[in-house]
Amino acid sequence: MATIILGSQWGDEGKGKLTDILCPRTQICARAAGGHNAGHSIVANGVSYSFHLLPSGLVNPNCMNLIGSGVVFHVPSFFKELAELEAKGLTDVHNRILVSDRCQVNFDLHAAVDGLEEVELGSRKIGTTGRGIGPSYSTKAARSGVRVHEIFDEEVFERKLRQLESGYKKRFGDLLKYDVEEEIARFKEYRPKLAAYCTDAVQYMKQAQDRNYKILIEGANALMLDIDYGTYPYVTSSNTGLGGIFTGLAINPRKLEQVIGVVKAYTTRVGEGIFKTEDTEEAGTKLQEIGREWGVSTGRKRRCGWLDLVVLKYSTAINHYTALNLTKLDVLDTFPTLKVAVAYKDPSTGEEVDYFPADVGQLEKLEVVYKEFEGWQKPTTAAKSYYDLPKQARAYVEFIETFVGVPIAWIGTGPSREDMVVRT
Ligand code: 2SA
Ligand code: GDP
Ligand code: MG
Repeated sequence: MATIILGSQWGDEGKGKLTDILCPRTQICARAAGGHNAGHSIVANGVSYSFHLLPSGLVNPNCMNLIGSGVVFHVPSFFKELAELEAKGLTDVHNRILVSDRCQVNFDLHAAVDGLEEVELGSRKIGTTGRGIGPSYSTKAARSGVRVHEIFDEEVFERKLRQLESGYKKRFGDLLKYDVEEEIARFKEYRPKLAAYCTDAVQYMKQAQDRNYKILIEGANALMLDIDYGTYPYVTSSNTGLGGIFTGLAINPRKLEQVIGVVKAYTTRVGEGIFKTEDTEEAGTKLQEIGREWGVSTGRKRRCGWLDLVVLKYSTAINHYTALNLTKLDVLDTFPTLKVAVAYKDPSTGEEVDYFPADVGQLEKLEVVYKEFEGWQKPTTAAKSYYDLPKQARAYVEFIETFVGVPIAWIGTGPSREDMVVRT
């Protein structure tokens, strides 16, 4: 049976923490899409771990981990992250990680192109992580990409990589600072080391599902960054929603147990793009500071604002969450009042809009309709059960689940594993 964990907003909702908490009940933890642009932090037994490309299930000693076929795979990051985890005391990580041989290879060439494309866009830049994610998915769609299994055919590998480089050289000329021969030489070293980790992930997942293994799928990025459903073009280049899980992992839909949406109790966004409930004044700064809102991969400051329930309803319509994990409730502990977006309004007609429109230009013109809540102004971190939470906090939680129509089954009250109220 499979459980899927998905980001419901613009990312950094706390997917890694929930993945780590649910891992002891699963045999395989898998990533389906994205690349080393993800940044998932886990605090377990006082140690803090950062994951970018690897699944967070590696923290749990009994869990196998799989990088699924929809992931764009950056080989240097793979080895670097494994070494970092080892240095933190996770000694057997090498035996518990497999990579689909159908993954696209994300080269340093893609990162160089990512940077140049951002410069080309100028003031319209996306604000990417600079990890080459967009160019990797572009070469995949253009059918000129290199897949992991091709790394092991030296002749094919070198021909295809040189071809990719010469194509980009035609486009960017000397602006492209990239030495293809150096990358080819690096892969001569990676090739023998990498073989042990590569697998046919279709066979692997089939066997796991035939044996009724428990599989936990860790979504990367979030629905509002989805290439089809996010705030295009200010999105990442993968399907970060439910669809991407199926294409990336060959999951049997009849064996799907839960789709958990992770929702931050407020909203953050890294990079450019529309963010209707952003607060650029005191409240936003306070959320940023208390919530420690910095990017895990790039260290960039995250933009902050209020919870947007129009976004969450839209996200639910696409991902069909069976339960929600509301996270970082504790960050709101000191606010005397809280705001939540419940609709948008056309200021010229006064007409309310209760859905998230496709046209971001149209959305720009709409105002936000907020509902205000009384703050609880008490710490929530020590809460062991739902009724330990202040009544104003419970009112906040219950309003959200009623509005969206999905139960909130977990409530995060701090970064550690223990700081999670489970509602039964
Ligand atoms: P990209 O690099 O092509 O995927 O960037 C496209 C947009 O997607 C956003 N994006 C993210 N947003 C939030 N968190 C992400 N992961 C890291 C983290 C980010 C970091 O967990 O903190 O360290 O800065 C992530 N990855 C991509 C990105 O900001 C662009 O808006
Ligand atoms: P992800 O990308 O969705 O896995 O989220 P990130 O790890 O990028 O960002 C979430 C941050 O919030 C991490 O630093 C977590 O340790 C932290 N975090 C997760 N849940 C909670 C919570 O309930 N309260 C607080 N204060 N921090 C949390
Ligand atoms: Mg993150």
